[in-house]
Amino acid sequence: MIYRSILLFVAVICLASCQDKKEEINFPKTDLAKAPLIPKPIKTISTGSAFGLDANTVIYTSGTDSEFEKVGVFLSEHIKKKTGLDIGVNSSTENQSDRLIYINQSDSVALDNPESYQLYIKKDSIFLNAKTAAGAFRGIQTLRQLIPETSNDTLTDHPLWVIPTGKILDGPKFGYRGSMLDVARHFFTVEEVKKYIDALAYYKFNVLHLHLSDDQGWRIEIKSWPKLTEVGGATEVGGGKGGFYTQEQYKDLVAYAADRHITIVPEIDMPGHTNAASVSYPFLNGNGKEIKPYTGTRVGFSTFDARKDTVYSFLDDVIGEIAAMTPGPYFHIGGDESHVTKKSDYIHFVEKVEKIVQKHGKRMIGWNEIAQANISSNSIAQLWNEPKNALKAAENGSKIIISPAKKAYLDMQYDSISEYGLHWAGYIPVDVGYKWNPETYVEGLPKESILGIEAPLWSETISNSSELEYLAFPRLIGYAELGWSPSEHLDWEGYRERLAAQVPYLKAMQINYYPTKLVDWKKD
Ligand code: TNX
Repeated sequence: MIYRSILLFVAVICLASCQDKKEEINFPKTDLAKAPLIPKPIKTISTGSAFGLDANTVIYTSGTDSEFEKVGVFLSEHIKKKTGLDIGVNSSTENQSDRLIYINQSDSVALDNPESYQLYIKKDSIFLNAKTAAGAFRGIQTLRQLIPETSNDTLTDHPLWVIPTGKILDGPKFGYRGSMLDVARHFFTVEEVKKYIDALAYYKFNVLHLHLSDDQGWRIEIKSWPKLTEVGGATEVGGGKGGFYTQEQYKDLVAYAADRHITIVPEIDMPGHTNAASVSYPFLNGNGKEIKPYTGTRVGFSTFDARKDTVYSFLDDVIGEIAAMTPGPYFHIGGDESHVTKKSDYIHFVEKVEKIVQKHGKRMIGWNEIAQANISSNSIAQLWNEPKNALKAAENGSKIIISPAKKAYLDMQYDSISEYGLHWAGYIPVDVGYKWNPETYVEGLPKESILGIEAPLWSETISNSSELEYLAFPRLIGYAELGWSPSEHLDWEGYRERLAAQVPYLKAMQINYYPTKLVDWKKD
């Protein structure tokens, strides 16, 4: 800590003394407020000059929290990927450093949210203030977005990446900003999920919900019930070979997400959507029919037996093992479309499973149907199709996650000729996905009841990263903004221009996207 302060002191002094010797660079006039940032920050003030990111730039971080140093290293690695520059983090600077990026832990009262940050960009320094490492991490995403794709090689004798100067004060609208990936209908590998997480991080999402089980497949190793993956993991929609995550792989995903300040929410969908589990262990089945593997796309035909004690001891093991590997506060129990579960059994089931989830130290989330049961106010309902259930849950004190199928389902087709996806909830062109307000979507739902927003991506029609990305991008980028930015600052015309400017990022990351004609995509 003291060592770090001395280093910083030396760096600042050196910076100050080097100024005299340094040639003045004649930067072209810049306008920070015109930068195509997504999500749009709360407040941006331009000062018209520029910070020239170059090989002589150094990064320092507060010594008060080692997580801040990790944020600095993340920034340095991403600067390297984008520009090729090798920028040290908290390294002593024998050689002269011209410019400083300082990631600072601050207790400023203006930082009213753990994810808030302030970015002060001057000619020779960038100061990023945040209360927590999560806030600093969100702030460096803004900085990444401000670094141009190409350097300016004519301003001085070496390449500079020109960053506009000014001030950004920013923080999120919602504490929960997520997307869901259905890895059950089709399996997605650890590498594919990590690629999705990278994009989520860039646009300041903080939750990835993994739909880990459904009729067509069980995707997470449970040591006490090995057939779940041996049998239930071997199928997927269309008859492919399926797959599953070992516990080590799941923990690796959780850690990868945590490094990006993203929480994994695991979902085991029940009592319906459970054919794969019941094929593995037929005693679980409650629909009275002979059970066999299912690789079609119908829903609502399977159920656990809600009146059997052994079903609950099975669930105690499953939830216990997953909860133990999941540092985040949530466990999602699904609860949707249990069409062959008697209503009284359904209610009994949800209330019993809620207790098991709580016993393992987690907060229960379920799709909006769970509001039919007498759930505790600590549990969370995820609105997808029935506002009345969301209202009921909110009246009982529960928080609500807003994921209306008609607006936020990434698996809805864009239009009648776009590839992949379904359209049971309608088509969702890119503008329709953007032009709605999650705070007012459910009439009568108080803002304070809204935990946040989530965009689910169901995978009946997609089976690899390229198809996944075709549905997710560019709509996912709009949901990032709806989750973060104050709604009164948002308008489609401004957004579509900033969206067009995302092409270099999407190309650099090799992210496929649907090139809707509604946007004048940036050509390079
Ligand atoms: C409804 S939304 C489902 C999923 C399907 C999806 C397809 C929800 C909670 N259940 O089982 O995959 O529609 O769009």
